[in-house]
Amino acid sequence: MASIAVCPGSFDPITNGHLDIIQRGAKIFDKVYVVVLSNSSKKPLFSVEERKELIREVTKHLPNVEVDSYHGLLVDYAKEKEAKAILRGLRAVSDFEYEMQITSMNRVLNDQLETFFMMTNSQYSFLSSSIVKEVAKYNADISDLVPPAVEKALKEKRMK
Ligand code: COD
Repeated sequence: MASIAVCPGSFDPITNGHLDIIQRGAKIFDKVYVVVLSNSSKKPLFSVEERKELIREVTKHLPNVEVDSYHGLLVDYAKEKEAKAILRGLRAVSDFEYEMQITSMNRVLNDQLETFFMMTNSQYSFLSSSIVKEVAKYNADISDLVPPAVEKALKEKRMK
C-alpha cells in the first residue's frame, strides 16, 4: 500500500524552509500532497492561486509531489486523499505549543491520522513567510531565503 502524506500550510509564500521539509518528506512518503489551506489567524499577501502556482514552480523537480488547495478542514482533505499522515515542520520551542494544539485537535477530529514532525534544517531555523515578507518590503536581499520564483513574485507585489 502506498504511503500518502499531506503537507498543509499557508505558504504565504513558500520559503526555503518549507521547501526543505517538502523535499525531505518526498523521500520518505510515496506521495505528498502539498495543500494550501486557510489559517483564520493570518491575512495572506498572495491569493490561493498565486501561492499554488509558486509551490508548483519550485517543486516541479519532485515527481511524487502534487500541489492543491482546499477550503475546509485538513482532516477532511486527508480523508479524501486517503492519506494516513500529516507532515509538519518544527523550527523552535516556540512552534511546539501551536503544533501540539493543532495536532491534538486533528486527532480529536480523526484519530486514524498521524502527524509527523521534521526538525528544520538549522540554516532555516529562523525562517518564516512573515519574516521574508517583512524584509522584502524594505528591498533586502532575500535570495538565500526563498527560491528565485518567489523572490520575483515578492518584487512584483512590492511594485504594485
Ligand atoms: N523550517 C521548517 N519548517 C517550517 C519552516 C522552516 N523554516 N517554516 C515553516 N515551517 C513549517 C511550519 O512549522 C508548518 O509545519 C509548515 O511549515 C507550514 O507553515 P505555514 O506557516 O505556512 O502554515 P500554517 O502553520 O499557517 O498552517 C496552518 C494550517 C493552514 C495547516 C491550519 O490552520 C489548518 O489546518 N487550517 C485548515 C482548517 C483546519 O483543519 N483547522 C483545524 C486544525 S487547527
